[in-house]
Amino acid sequence: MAKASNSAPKNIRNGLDAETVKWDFAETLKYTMGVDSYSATEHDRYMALAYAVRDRLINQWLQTQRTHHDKDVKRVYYLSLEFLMGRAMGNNVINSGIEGAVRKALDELGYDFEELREQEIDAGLGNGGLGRLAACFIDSMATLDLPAFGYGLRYDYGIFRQEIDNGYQVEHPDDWLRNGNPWEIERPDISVEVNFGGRVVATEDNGKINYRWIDTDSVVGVAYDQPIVGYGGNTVNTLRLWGARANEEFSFYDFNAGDYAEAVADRVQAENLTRVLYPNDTLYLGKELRLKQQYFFVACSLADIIRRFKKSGKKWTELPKMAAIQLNDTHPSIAVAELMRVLIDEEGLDWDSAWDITVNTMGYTNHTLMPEALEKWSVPMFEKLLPRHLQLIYEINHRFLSKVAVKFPGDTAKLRDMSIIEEGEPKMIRMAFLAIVGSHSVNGVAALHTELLKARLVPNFASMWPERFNNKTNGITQRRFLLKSNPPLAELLTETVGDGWITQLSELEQIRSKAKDATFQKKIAKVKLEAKKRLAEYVEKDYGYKLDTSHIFDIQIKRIHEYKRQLLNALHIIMLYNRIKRGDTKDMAPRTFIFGGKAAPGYQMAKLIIKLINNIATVINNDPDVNKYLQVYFLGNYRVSLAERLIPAADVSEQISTAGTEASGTGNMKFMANGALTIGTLDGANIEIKEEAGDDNIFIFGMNADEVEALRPVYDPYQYYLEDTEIKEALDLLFSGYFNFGEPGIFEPIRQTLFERGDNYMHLADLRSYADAHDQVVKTYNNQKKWLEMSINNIAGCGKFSSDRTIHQYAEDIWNVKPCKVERNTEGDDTL
Ligand code: HBZ
Repeated sequence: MAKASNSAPKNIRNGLDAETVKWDFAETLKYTMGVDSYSATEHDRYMALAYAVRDRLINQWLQTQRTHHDKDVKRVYYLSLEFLMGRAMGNNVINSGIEGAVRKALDELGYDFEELREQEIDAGLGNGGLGRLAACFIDSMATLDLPAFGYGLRYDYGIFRQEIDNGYQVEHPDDWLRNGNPWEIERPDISVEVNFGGRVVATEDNGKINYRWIDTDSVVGVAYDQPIVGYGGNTVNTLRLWGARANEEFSFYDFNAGDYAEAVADRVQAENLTRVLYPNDTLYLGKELRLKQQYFFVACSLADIIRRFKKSGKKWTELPKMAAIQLNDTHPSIAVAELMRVLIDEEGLDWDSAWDITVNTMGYTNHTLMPEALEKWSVPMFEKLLPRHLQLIYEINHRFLSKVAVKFPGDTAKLRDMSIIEEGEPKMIRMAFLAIVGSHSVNGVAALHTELLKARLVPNFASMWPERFNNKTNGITQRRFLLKSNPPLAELLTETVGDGWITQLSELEQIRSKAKDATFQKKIAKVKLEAKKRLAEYVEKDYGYKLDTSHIFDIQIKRIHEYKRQLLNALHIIMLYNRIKRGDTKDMAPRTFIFGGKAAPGYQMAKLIIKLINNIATVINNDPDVNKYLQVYFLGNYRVSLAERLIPAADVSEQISTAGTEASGTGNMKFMANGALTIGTLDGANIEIKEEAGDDNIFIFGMNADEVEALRPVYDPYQYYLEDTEIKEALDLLFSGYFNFGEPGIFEPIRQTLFERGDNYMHLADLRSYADAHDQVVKTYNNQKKWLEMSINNIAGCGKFSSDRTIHQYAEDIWNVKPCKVERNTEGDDTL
């Protein structure tokens, strides 16, 4: 290890040059990690580097908070039970502008940045698209200089680690904090006491009834903050995650009574609240612990928001002018009742004022149309945990239904259908309805999704409040999914159009004029091949599979779900297998199909689909007649950092959900920006991707959402089986047990789903059209000029799908929050 210089420059930990980074790194290694260059492990060095990088963010972090405070700006509060952040190192050094200094420093010390950063464990505090969207959004908010906080939970265990054993998914706990988290700062002084259970008593005071919530149990929320650096490094916002701690006073009685062990056990119980992220994405389970998590999260976040607001000394009616609270799906929707409780019970406001403030502060984003994903809490469970909130929800509902009665006189069916409380045994609270009633804005996440939300999911609400509904098509951050994850492409684009695209993605439109330019095409082909080689190297090292980079890389990565139709992809692969076995290989371009994704642990069909893909892969990859044309890999433990390796290497992006089921999709956008061509249905944001890339630059197949609905009542999957020989042969092979390997009958549930339970996601109706679209893919690929032209047109058209555009629209249309420039603070404020 080369020696860092001997005298520390002033403000050593603020310095943005290689020399000060070196200094800080060496100091941290010694004084924080307690090692020297001989005893330090790779992990010690990663930690030292992470602390050194974090140090460089602190000045602007403090400066940002000071500026927002001094300028008394309106802030956005993005409430999400999930933030699927992935790794922080690369993003932080790039956005803060110190990548060059960091590389140089490590280089001079004889270490490799690429190797050190591999030590970082992904922060997997989310399931899929919804959680990753929240992560992209906070990156964009900081980059757009919007005063914003992300609020979430600090789960000790994130999304489970997936291993594949004999083709089956096995779940392991994701102990992501085991080596500590250098990016967070624990703030024990920022804590909130949260109550559960107990009962409500009403007292009268001068004719006014006051409600007190008493005899509760309580848990304390402690803040853990992470800096969120905007590109350019000036605005550094905060992601504040709450961890549960037992109340100090908690079990005081037991302690004194001498039941020490019992009291400590109770503390553990309290701290279990934020132990684990629920791993379900599209299936709602009415678990009590989950409701507790939701309320704990909301109570902590609102208390924090209110504390900040109260410091300003403003009148309560000013709250909507100072705070915009966005609810990421219904998971934080108890916020509507909690804000009412605080305003009325604690701050003494009257109902109407409190309601105005609440509605004008809240916005709600819907992410799904799937009925099984909609949250409904049972009234008895809710009453046990949150009795005061239940009263408030009943009152909100009562007042709301009297408005419905005015709008639709005499229509009792409407009252029943729109009620926040669903009748039945037990009664249920419809959280989406509570969120809609309690917000001034309700948005869907792609144009089609918003239309279907209005027309199918909540038509009565859409006709009652048409002005409340709006669309905000999702986006992704190009800083992570292009600049950071695909450096050769990023360089090529910068060399071609300048680096403006890093913050204005639509600048890439300029490359459209080069779509047919042979020289540019060659460069695009070269960076794609490089990315495929980088992936192949990694896959060989980490999985032991040898990918053939001369193959088309056709990739489907996302949660495993029937509606996303990994099974459609698998059935088509069996069709290709049969073709090759028959010798029907004319014009066939060699293809490698790559899958990645986790199944919810209780979702048997999704898990079986993983097993099927793995068994098909085993047959195909081991058959020398076949594997020169076709290979299949399922890469275990799909996560953000793996996505960053896969996406740049993709030739083909699989976006094949049944039309009308995928709200938006965001992986589709990441692939597009990296020059992959989409094979997809007219679902979610695919429709907008087609518009932006150009109709000729995408492979669309299958039914659209209207056709799906029209066919549904008369759909007979068996007919498609009988009428198409190739489909029949593929299914016959599958159900003959050919892919079973000594596990007879394992795929029987798949047969039943398709033929006996009506093939809910209409795989068979779309399979022919899908196979034909794939033939078109191959034909096009064989014409490289054409392929590269299409690929370039996709990159050129990806501008709309930057989360910067999405966030700009939220800020203008929903939040009314303005950017606030933060000055560069080079000196720091080192006075104590
Ligand atoms: O949100 C996804 C949608 O399926 C996808 O189409 C969209 O692009 C994305 C961002 O808007 N939804 C989810 O990822 N949903 C969840 O992960 C989820 C998590 C916990 C739940 C329910 C859903 O309780």
